[in-house]
Amino acid sequence: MGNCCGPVLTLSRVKTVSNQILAKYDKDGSGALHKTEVTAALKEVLGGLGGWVPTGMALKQYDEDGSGDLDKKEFTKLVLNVMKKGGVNVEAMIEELDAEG
Ligand SMILES: [Ca+2]
Repeated sequence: MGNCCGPVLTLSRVKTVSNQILAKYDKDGSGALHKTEVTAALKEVLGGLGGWVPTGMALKQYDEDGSGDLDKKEFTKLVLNVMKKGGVNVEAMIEELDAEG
């Protein structure tokens, strides 16, 4: 095994992963995930947790600027909240993300 997954979970680590997932599912290269793209991405994010989030609800909840899609920051917040449901303490990281503006 390599050194990919160290013990310290930081916001930048989460952002790296969420940006990778976003880029993978951003089929039209817009830099944000539309509803159908969010559906596919969420399946990957939630795969390990065996959970399911209705995509329409997730979009509504995390689309903070009402653009109809999730940009990097919005998607990162979604990922953080998925982790939170999985039992990870993400409060500090969410505050850090919000502070970035
Ligand atoms: Ca948006």
